[in-house]
Amino acid sequence: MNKRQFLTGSALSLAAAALPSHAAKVGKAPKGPVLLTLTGALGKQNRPGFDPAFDQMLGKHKAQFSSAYGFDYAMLAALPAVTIQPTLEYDGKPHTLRGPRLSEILKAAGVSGSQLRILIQAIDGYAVAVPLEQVRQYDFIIALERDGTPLPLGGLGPLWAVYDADRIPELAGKPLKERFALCPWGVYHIGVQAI
Ligand SMILES: Nc1nc2c(c(=O)[nH]1)N[C@H]1C(S)=C(S)[C@@H](COP(=O)(O)O)O[C@H]1N2
Ligand SMILES: [Mo]
Repeated sequence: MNKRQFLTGSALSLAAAALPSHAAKVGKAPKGPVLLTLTGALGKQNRPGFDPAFDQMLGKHKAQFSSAYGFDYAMLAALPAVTIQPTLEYDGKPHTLRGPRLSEILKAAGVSGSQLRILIQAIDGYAVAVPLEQVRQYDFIIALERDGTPLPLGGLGPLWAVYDADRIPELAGKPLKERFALCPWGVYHIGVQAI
């Protein structure tokens, strides 16, 4: 074993000791600012649990968790991406949205099983809870881009939980204004809860 590997190994086990949870594997720490924090029933973690001192927005939104996994932009952009073209309610026109599937993000944090509820929470406090089954059925993505431009904070970004409503029969028949209630823009927290 060379020195570099040894240091990496001991740093990892120290990190593991500092993390509260049981069987969860330790993932790589993000290099950039975390844009999305997954919490709850995860199989992997890369940060400690809820910190009442510094998890200020999560605290205001009443999040409580012992397991968490943070993604920076590069980690999200490195996942396989899909492109969808829903007609948006904001201007009534089709737009190209691109980003990883929410199911891929959950997989990257070691989420497994099916009896799960997925809480999707935005910076303004808006939140929806959908069964994992529906995340798959609607094929939710976490859009990073609209028409080739990264989504801005202050608009719909930096992350938007969204789906291709035009291609979902039970939504495509509804007026545009009723299709996207399950689509928080400015998503920053996803809670995974056993049902
Ligand atoms: N972050 C956030 N996302 C949101 C909302 C919101 O208030 N905040 N409203 C939801 C609802 S109820 C609908 S119908 C659509 C459009 O609402 P908006 O005009 O507030 O974006 O976005 C959804 N996503
Ligand atoms: Mo709405």
